[in-house]
Amino acid sequence: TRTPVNVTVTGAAGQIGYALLFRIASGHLLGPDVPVKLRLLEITPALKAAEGTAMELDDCAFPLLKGIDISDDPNVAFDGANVGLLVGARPRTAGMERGDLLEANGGIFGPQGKAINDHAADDIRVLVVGNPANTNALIAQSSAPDVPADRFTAMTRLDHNRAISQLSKKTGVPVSEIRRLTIWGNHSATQYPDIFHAEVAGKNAAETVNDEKWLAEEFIPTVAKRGAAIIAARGASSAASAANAAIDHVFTWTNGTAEGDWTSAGVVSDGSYGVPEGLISSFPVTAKDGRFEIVQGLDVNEFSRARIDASVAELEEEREAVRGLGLI
Ligand code: NAX
Repeated sequence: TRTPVNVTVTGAAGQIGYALLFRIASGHLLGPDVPVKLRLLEITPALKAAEGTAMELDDCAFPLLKGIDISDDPNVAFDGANVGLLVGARPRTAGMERGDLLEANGGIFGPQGKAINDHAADDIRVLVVGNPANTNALIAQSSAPDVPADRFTAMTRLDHNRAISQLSKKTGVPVSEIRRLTIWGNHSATQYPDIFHAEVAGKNAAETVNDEKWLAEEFIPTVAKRGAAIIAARGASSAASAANAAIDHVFTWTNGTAEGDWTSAGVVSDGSYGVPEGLISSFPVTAKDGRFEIVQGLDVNEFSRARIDASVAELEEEREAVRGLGLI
């Protein structure tokens, strides 16, 4: 029998946590043959709610779930962790400046990065979901100097999945026949969903659509502002779709991308496509043997270049801001 994989989930009592934990425990994160132990990290006032969720997990009698621990101490929750899903974050509240937001999140992701550095298993893989995800991931990564930098990633898979769905609606081609879509840059309103290299039913997506007005005025803003549209409709932010994307991200990372296809993830830049080294930016990536690799050699046209540059400039500003605050 296999040794269980330790999966640490922060913000476990939140709404994404509630949508995420049951799918991890039922085998969707790592595969149907991989036993898991859950380590739930919450702030002290939310521990009771996390215990309630743990009771429900017990009540599912999931065959793969080999244990649940709950803690408000990152050093305990990340002890021996193989996968870390960093969901809990400090949301922006009314009147909060960006500097305040970054500082508050630095107080969360700095100590969690250090706890990962000091206590996680050697094969630790981290996905940051909590916003601002790219820069929170950068803070955690910078606080974990002994962990290879490429183990820290930020989630743009939800944006990726949203873009596939919108492209499917436009072209009438099923999502299963859409490949090679890319989200570039920051998980924010500046992100750039790129269909110039994408394929719908084996044909180039941009040529098939052949509608630059739709691309610039409908597709890109619809994908980039989808989170706000969900809040307006549902009265709460995306939860099940975010949890689903987190599952997709880790499953792809550990099980690989299909031959000839790629996905999108926020990964540490090696300078590819002019993205400054060290930034955690979304790229087209393949996954193999448990590693993401940035897809090389794509032509970037003028339309794409301007949009990638704008989103990357925002990431650089965020990095400067957290540097200024001494968080990295
Ligand atoms: P909730 O407010 O429902 O849950 C957050 C949970 O985190 C709360 O239970 C809170 O007690 C906990 N928490 C806060 N500080 C913590 C800490 N230091 N350690 C451990 N737990 C802590 O938010 P939810 O809707 O679950 O969203 C979570 C995060 O995901 C937010 O930052 C949100 O902005 C972000 N999202 C990111 C997305 C992405 O694509 N990258 C999409 C969905 C979502 O908006």
